[in-house]
Amino acid sequence: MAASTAQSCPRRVALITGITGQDGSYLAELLLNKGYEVHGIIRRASTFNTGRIEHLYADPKSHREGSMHLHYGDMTDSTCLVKIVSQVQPTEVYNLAAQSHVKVSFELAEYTADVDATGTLRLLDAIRTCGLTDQVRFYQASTSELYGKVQEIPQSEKTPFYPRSPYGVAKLYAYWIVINYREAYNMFACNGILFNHESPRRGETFVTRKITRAVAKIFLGQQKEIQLGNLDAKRDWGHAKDYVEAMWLILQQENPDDFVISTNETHSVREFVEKAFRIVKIDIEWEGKGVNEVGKNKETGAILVRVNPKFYRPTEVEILHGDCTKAQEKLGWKKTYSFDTLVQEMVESDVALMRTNPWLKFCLRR
Ligand code: NDP
Ligand code: GDR
Repeated sequence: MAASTAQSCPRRVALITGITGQDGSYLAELLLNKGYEVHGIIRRASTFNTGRIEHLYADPKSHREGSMHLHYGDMTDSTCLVKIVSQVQPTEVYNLAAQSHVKVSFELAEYTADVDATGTLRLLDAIRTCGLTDQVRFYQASTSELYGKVQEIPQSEKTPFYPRSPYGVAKLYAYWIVINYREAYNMFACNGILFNHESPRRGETFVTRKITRAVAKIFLGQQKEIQLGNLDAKRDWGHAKDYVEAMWLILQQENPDDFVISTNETHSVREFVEKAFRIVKIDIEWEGKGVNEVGKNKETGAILVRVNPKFYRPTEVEILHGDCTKAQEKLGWKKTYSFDTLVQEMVESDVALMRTNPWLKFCLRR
């Protein structure tokens, strides 16, 4: 790993947009453990949206802030971004905030562009407005969705982009504006092109978590079956904990650069389903084709998985399979979770959650 200029700097102040999300929560944890002062931007919501970071308060009961400070803001509001950047004077900015759901981006195309594309521009400009271009190192949450329609396999930093959703297209703008600001204003601005990464903290509507929650509920007798979309889609699934380490490493290098972060393996949604049921000792056998395909419990014959075209996308990304050789060689980064340990951790965590969730218990009693 290259020597770290940021590390030798005495002030280590990180600003994280999207701190309440899956990655934001793991990254905040990582940076607090490294001794950073961590600031996060949160949105006003009618319900609590800090569930993933509550344990990081100095006193979780009273929400007393310690080294973690939260600021209300939104990627669509440049005034607040300027105010927060000016107040925090960060040394590292991690731009993780996004409307991050690919299927939802087809329904909310304009909003997705506003947050994911223009939002990135607003944040970069806030740093310029505050005169901090020389002081700040900027990380952009770029994505394997940029590759979209298959151009080559595996996909590396050199593979051409062909996004297949409003989300992918918005992230393409963000990717290039980061590079443009690096070249135009000499900013230390980098893209992490991260392939799918999951965890027990993954949002419940992404396919892995949807599967592990359903498997847990089916195992506990709280649900009968799960409905999914495209079972043939293939993804390169890693663990979010490993991937936030890569984000940090990218900002500790001598020079700003862009990196693919992946496991270099690909698995289908069908395989994920089989593996997840296996953890609770259920073997799945498949019958039928396309929308008529079902997954049955091999032992009892009960249908546990059905295909519902409602979950299909207008344009699909069929296969993602990364090649992270550059990150391995230059950052010294490597994954610590395998596909099997990822699925196992997620299923076990959901089984424990479904067993204890007081709201579920309340609902079940009624
Ligand atoms: P999540 O959906 O879990 O988190 C998204 C975060 O962005 C949340 O904190 C959310 O706030 C916040 N956010 C959404 N809209 C706005 C807005 N208008 N203003 C301010 N904040 C907003 O995503 P992940 O943690 O999984 O992903 C983090 C980033 O990495 C995203 O940019 C995503 O696109 C990208 N990415 C993710 C990959 C993955 O596999 N997880 C792979 C590659 C890239 P709230 O909690 O209030 O909703
Ligand atoms: P993705 O993740 O679109 O890759 O974006 P998601 O888990 O939503 O979908 C993965 C694949 O599974 C197929 N699929 C289903 N997906 C969902 N959500 N629900 C279903 O019921 C279902 N059935 C099958 C999808 O069609 C798709 O092919 C994630 C997000 O985190 C992005 O923000 C990030 O940029 C990319 O990963 C890399």
